[in-house]
Amino acid sequence: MGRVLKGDFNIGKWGLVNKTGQLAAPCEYDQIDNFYEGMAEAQKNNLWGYVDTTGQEVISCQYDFTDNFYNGLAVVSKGGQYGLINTAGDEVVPMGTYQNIVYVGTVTEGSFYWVEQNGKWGIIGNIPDRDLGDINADGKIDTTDARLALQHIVGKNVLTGVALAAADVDKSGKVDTVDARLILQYIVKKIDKF
Ligand SMILES: [Ca+2]
Ligand SMILES: [Ca+2]
Repeated sequence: MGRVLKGDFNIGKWGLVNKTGQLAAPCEYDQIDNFYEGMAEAQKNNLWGYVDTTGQEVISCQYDFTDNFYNGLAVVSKGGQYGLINTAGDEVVPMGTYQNIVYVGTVTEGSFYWVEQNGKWGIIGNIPDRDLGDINADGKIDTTDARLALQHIVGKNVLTGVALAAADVDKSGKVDTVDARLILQYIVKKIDKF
């Protein structure tokens, strides 16, 4: 997936083209950022949302501020309020819980964030607990998870922390094609647990 700028550079609009050069997302965005975990921030009419690698605007442009997805979660802000959303756009940490959220990074067990509440700062992390196979923590195991596992295996969108742990469905200590195959078998209901 590549990004294209159409028209005059200063007033140009961004879209996405796939490998064969076909337009996957229309050139209607002011900006499109790089892909993280299969999602790219996209800005339209000064508001930010996300497009996926097929070019679909999966989370509509509604936020004043967005950040990259890490371990299936992203910091977003609207009207001066901050929240954390998953790749389905659900507010895992509802808007308004904190006055600010800053992604700190990943340690071995998961993602951590600095948060501000009533003028005081604290740290939250390891949210949400995710089930084996549910790599993006959206509550279901589907082709998105299989794709994330495969992208990790080929070295694209490398998983870390709890997402990595969720991808290691056979608990072998590494995420490889065995895990990807098991996730696919789960999706097609050949197996019903890992
Ligand atoms: Ca999932
Ligand atoms: Ca494994």
